[in-house]
This record gives sequence, structure tokens and C-alpha cells, in this order.
Amino acid sequence: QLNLATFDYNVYHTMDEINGWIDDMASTYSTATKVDIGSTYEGKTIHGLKISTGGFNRPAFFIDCGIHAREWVAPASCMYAVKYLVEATSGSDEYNLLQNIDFYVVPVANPDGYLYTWSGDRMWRKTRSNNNKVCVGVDPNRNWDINWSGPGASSSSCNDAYYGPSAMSEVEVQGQGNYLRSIPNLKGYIDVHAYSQYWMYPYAYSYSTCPDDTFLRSVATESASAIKAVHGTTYQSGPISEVIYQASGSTTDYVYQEIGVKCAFAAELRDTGRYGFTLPERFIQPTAEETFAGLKVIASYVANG
Ligand code: ING
Ligand code: ZN
Repeated sequence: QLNLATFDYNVYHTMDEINGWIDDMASTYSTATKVDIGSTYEGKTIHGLKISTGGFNRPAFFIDCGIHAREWVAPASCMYAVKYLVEATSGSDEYNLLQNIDFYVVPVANPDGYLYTWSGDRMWRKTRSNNNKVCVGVDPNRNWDINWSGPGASSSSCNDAYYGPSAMSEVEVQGQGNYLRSIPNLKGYIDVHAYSQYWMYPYAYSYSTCPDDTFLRSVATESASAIKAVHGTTYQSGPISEVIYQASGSTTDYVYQEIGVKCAFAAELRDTGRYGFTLPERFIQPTAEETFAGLKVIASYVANG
């Protein structure tokens, strides 16, 4: 067991430390419950925390982090988000949100990959599955059954955007899909990546505008303003395909189109490339603070149906 009182949110943590922290959060805070999302290729369990003050089938907001192993500021910021939620004091935005909605936070959605960034290759992105191909690993953000193997995904096992041997081939993706479908009133979803400072929404797989473009554009713009208000950081907002690039088989598109969650987003946190994936630890706190402001905007729409 760790000591939560001295837990340092401003350093990057190992997979074991994060799992210990999840246990401690669940045992310390009555609003936090440990949830198991699924398992990994190497047999680990993907853990998350549900933060809820009760109620019955409240609208749920699922915050998915660390799907890509090397994007360390994403898990770190999501752990901060959990801290802010469990420590919410009466009258704060987060306190009020917790009267109406449930949060699910998965700090590390790709534990095998994350472990490997600590022990093998700091720049690893994918899962660690062995598909008897030249290279190991599948991009879990190209493996979903939404325009699978289409534009913006690679058929080469050695490519970082390898879509895998079949749609939903990755056990991590299967587990997460099942878990997301099992949440009775899922109303919001965000996939948190790094880096580039973008706040985005569907589609990734197509350049056409999604049916909720007007609504999602306004929510994303409002999130970017809320982010800027914290530390002056500029985030660009818009559809994934337009802002970043076309990408098939992504989680956000799947949750939007196949699960039917209107408030589906994807974020790219700091920075814009100076440090990239190896963002120094002194930037964790400001990144987490502004990210939480953006997340609260989405949560407010989840709360209001
Ligand atoms: N970028 C994301 C990627 O998977 C993305 C961009 C987000 C694509 C959401 C599709 C959906 O390529 C990084 N940095 O991983
Ligand atoms: Zn990513």
C-alpha cells in the first residue's frame, strides 16, 4: 500500500504504482470504487475507478487514458482528475457534477504497452500482442470495428498504426468494448492522448461531418476556451479527421457510432512538440489542471442529457 497523503502526482508512475494508487483511492474514498475493465495480452487486468455519489443509473462519463503507451502525461492527468473528483468540496463545479453524474476513469488502458515503456522502449505505442508477424503489437486505436482497416490505418505489423489481424483482435479492445456497452446510461466518452493540444470529436474515419457536428463543435470550442482560461494554453478544436488526420478503427468513432454516445471526444494534451511524449514532470500539474477544466465542460453536457 502506498501512502496517499504523500503520493506525488507530479512525477510519472510505474504500472505497479498506479495500480497501488487505484487500490488506495478505492479504500480511502467512499465515492471511489475500483472497476475491472478487462484483461491484457500478457494477462494483466485493466483497472479503473468509478467515482459516484450514489443514485441509480446516473448519466455516465467515461474518461479513457493511456491507450497509447508512450503518452505518459495522459495517465498522469487522468490520475489528477480522479484526485480532483474525490476531493471535491461542497459548492465546487466538480462537487455539483457529482450530484448528477458518474465518472469512470481508466488511467492506463494499455497496461502491457505502458509497462514496456518503462522496461524496454520508452517510445512504444501499441499493445504487446504477438500475432506471428514480423513485429509485435497492434494499435488499439485502429483495431475497433468501425471502418476497420480503412484509411489512416496500416496493414504492416511494424507500423505504429497497425490495425491488427482482424477487427477487435486485441483482448484489451474486446474487454473495453464489453465494459462500455455494460454501462447502463453512458452519455459521455473521451479518449485522452498526447501530444499536440487538440480537443476533437468524430469522425476520425471520414472527412464527412458527423450528425452532431454543430453540437459537438460548440462543446469542443467551449472546452478549448475553458482550457485557455486556466494557464493560457491554446487548444485547437474540431473533427478528428480535419484537425489531425483521417484514422479508421478508433475508439472514439466506435463509441460514437456503434455504441451511440453523442458526447464522444478525443483529446491530445501538451505539448505541441518541443518535448512531445517525454514531457518533463514539471508540466504534469498545469496540464492536468487545464485538462480538468476541459473535461468539466463535457461533464456539464453529460449532466444535462
Ligand atoms: N493520436 C491519435 C492516433 O491514434 C486520434 C489521434 C485520436 C485518431 C482519436 C483517431 C481517434 O493517432 C495520437 N497521438 O495517438
Ligand atoms: Zn495516442
